[in-house]
Amino acid sequence: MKLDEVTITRAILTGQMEVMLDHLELDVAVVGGGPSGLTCAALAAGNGHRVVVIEKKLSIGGGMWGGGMMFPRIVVQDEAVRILDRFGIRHREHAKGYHVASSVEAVAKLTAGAADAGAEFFNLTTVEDVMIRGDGRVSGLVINWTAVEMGRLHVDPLTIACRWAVDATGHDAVVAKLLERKGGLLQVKGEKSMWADRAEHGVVSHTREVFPGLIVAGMAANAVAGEHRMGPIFGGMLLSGERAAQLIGSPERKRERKRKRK
Ligand code: 48H
Repeated sequence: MKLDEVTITRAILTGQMEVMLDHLELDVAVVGGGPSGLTCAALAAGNGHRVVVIEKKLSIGGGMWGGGMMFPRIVVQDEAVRILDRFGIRHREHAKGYHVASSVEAVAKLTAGAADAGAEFFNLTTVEDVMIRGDGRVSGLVINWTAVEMGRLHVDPLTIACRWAVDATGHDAVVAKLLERKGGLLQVKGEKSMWADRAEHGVVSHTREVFPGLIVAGMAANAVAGEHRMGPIFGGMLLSGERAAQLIGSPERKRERKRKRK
């Protein structure tokens, strides 16, 4: 086979344009491709939603790659082991209730799980603003290439519409902070010092719709709630992503509720 560079270029450009045009109106826009965002994306896509993960960096995975202090291992407690199993992430019990897994395998398999369920990934893309319409609901996100932000270039952004936005941007709680900055629509209390037990239990209950159309998940949920941080234990991130997907629900269930109301 004789290879032609122009055809390769055309394949990349049309391939990506087709995906982007097909994903301008989403059910779920997950901002941040860390463990909570990936889990949410995989489960929401598995429920039949049209999902895109918008990730600022080149690589998906957020803070999970680095494990604890660059030792590429994560700890997951009993309660979340079923999520490791669901994605085929291998683990072994270190002490009763504490399971250890490879952080690299965990990111790779969560990412594959989300892709297999039909989620798309827009990486190297930064969410820089939100859209709120007359009904007072977040109706979309304002996006730009991360390189534009890094280069401090004056380039206007584009937009993507969504029924649900999930702020899974980690410690920075970027989307929630945007709402706080733009008219005090939300208060971000800021995360507290490390306390694994409290933070891990808190992160699931703090995963909620904090503003119409906006769900916070993972560390962003703790940052908004003024909860502690937990260090390199990741069960709470997986459970929080699962909770976010549960809050979004499934399109079938929504249709069913509508039918019953009629
Ligand atoms: C697009 C963005 C933007 C933006 C940021 O930090 P993450 O891994 O997030 P979580 O909450 O799923 O997991 C947190 C975990 O990794 C962690 O840090 C823990 C457990 N810490 C405990 C402790 O005590 O320290 O991922 C967030 C992702 C990153 O990949 C960012 O690049 C991305 O969000 N992101 N993407 N637009 N504006 N801002």
